[in-house]
Amino acid sequence: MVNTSPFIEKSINNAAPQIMGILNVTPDSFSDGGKFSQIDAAMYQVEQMINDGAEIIDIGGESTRPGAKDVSKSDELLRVIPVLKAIKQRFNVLVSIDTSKAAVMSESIEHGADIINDVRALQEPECLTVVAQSDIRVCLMHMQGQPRTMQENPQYEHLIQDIKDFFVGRIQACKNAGIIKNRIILDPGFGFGKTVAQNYQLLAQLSQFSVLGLPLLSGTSRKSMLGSLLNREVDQRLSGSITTAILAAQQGAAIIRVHDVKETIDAMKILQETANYS
Ligand code: 7PJ
Repeated sequence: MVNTSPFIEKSINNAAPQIMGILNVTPDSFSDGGKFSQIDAAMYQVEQMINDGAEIIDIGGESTRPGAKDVSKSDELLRVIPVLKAIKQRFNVLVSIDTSKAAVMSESIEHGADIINDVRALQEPECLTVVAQSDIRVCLMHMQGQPRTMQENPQYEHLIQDIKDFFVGRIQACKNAGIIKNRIILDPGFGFGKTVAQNYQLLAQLSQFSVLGLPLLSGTSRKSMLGSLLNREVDQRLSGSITTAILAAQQGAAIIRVHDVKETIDAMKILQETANYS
């Protein structure tokens, strides 16, 4: 029996979203600069994020920033699995694994991962099968194209409807593979094959995805949609990141994926408190 209540309740009751703290373990991660590739440094950052209020830690071993190079399966496993094991030994926190490779999914599931977070929505070989053999949750993210080229010329007929259609197709593919609907989280994929304008349209209309009846994850933290509008470098995007987190939370996002946990939690507390009087 899959316990879906924490996610589902949040999307229905408009409770505070869960905060997912980002832990990059790629040497070329654009906003952490590979600083946390060592286990000790990673554990220090995880402890900090948990103390700050993160309920989920998202481990990413493949950089998906625009233009990033592919990572081999063995390199990704070497980056992700030791960190996953170390977190599970030390902390009682949900861990999500940001990967598109079936082998990484499979080993992560063996080592206690709670969520598979796939920017390619289980479209790579064997991914549906591997996840179907487990009972953990999966986040299906929308991306147009592939990271290396996705920002070259993103095109949609109707942005929101196209992404909804994609979700419906992937939910069906999951169902056919044996992954029941209440294991699924949806994410429109800010910055993944979208122009700046399209990213803001998505943010403005995020609540439209709630008709699909599944929890929504929103990830805008430090992204270039903020840098482009505000003309700020990556280390100067905190205000932008918090503002977009608030907009997503107000539209019912169940999970917000962020680098700056403490500051985002502060914003969420204010939203919650004012919601009590609205
Ligand atoms: C996302 C992600 C996102 C989900 C990345 C970055 C690029 N997973 N992994 N949603 N972004 N679910 O953090 O800027 O938006 S990597």
